[in-house]
Formats: sequence, structure tokens, C-alpha cells
Amino acid sequence: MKGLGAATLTLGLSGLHSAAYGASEKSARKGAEQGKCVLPPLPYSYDALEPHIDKETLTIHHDKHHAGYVNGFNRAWNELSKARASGDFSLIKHWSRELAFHASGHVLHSLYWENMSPDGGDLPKGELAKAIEKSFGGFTLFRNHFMAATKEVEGSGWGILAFEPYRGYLVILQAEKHQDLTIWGVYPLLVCDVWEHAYYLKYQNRRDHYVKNFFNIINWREVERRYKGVKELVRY
Ligand code: MN3
Repeated sequence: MKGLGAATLTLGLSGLHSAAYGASEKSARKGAEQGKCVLPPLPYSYDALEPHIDKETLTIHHDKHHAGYVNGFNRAWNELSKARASGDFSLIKHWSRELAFHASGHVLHSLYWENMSPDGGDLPKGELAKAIEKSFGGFTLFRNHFMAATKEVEGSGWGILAFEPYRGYLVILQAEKHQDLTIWGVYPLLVCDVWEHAYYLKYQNRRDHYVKNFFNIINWREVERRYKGVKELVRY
């Protein structure tokens, strides 16, 4: 029971902010050891991303929506454990779906908080810049593709820059909800939440403005750190 949760679901907690958030991280690790997920603290204050993302949106988004996915995952995890113990798998489809939805929501939100920074908005550098050049033909072409894909997600979902290790290229994906339309085995590096709860208070129906402003707060150092962690995993 330990493995799945600890390795995958605490992706957003890794290292960077451990000094500033030592106590929270300790309790997060304790939770992860029991196979549960724990809401990671925001790596900055609720108003740190103003004016691009307003304080009220960030507060509700983190404290209510992300917390809801954490609770939903833990409930599904618990119910699946009970089903194994009792041998009653009559609701297996329901809880399997709940697990995929909430676990994916937790992973993506954990990445999303760390993808943004009050002093972000510069350009990708080093090996990440090279990978963007190789995969998309340059940063401007990448940005145009990412913005178009993210803006056009049908309904609630995400724009995602991911590393696809079978070929060693970066790919841009549109996720519907949190878990649909992915490629198995990819590693998300940069994610932009386009559920309405991420932008509607400030931007209303202007999702394209929100996505454009997202580029002012992208933490490319963190995206590059993630890329360096997975780039050697190429299969061929
Ligand atoms: Mn969200």
C-alpha cells in the first residue's frame, strides 16, 4: 500500500520549499507513508501572484478545490482497501474512477502551484530551452501552441507540457477533467489549470487573457528542474 501514494502523489512537495515549510512537509510525508495524500502548502502567500491571479481565487482554489481532491483521493483509497478486505467489489467501477479523477487532480494542482512564482515570467534556459527548440522549433512556436491548446480545452481541464520518454520529446497535451486525453507514461512538467474556478472571478469568460497572463508568472527554473529529473528516462 505504501508505494503508489508516496512516490506519485507527493510529486509537488519535492525538496525546493522544504526549508520554509519544514513542519508541513514533515506532516505531508507522514501522511504519504500511510498511503494517504496531504494538501501541500502553497509555496508563496495567497496574494503573491497578484495581479495575474487574485488572492480570493488562489485562496478558494487551494484551500477548497485542491483540498477536495485530496479528500476525494483518500476516500477512494480507503473504500478500495475496504473492498479488498470484504471481497465486495460491487462498486469497483465507481471507486476506480474516483481514484483516477482525484489522484490526477491532486498531482496536477501540486505541480500548478510550483509552476508559478511571483518572480517568474522569464524564459526557459539551458537544457530545457534546448528541448523546447528540438520539440517545437523554438520558444515562440511553443508558446503559441501551448496557449492555443490551453485556451481551447473543451470544458474543464488543463494545458500540459510533458516529457514523453519513449522518444525523448516534449509534448503539449489538453487534459479534460484531470485524467482524460493523456499519453501513458508521460511526465507533466508545466500545467495550466483552465477549470473556471482557476480564473473566473477575475477573468470571467476571457480564458485567453488568463492563459496569456499565466506566462508572466511561470517558474521556468522549477520546470527545468523537473525536466532534468526525467530527461534520462528515454526508452530509445
Ligand atoms: Mn483547479
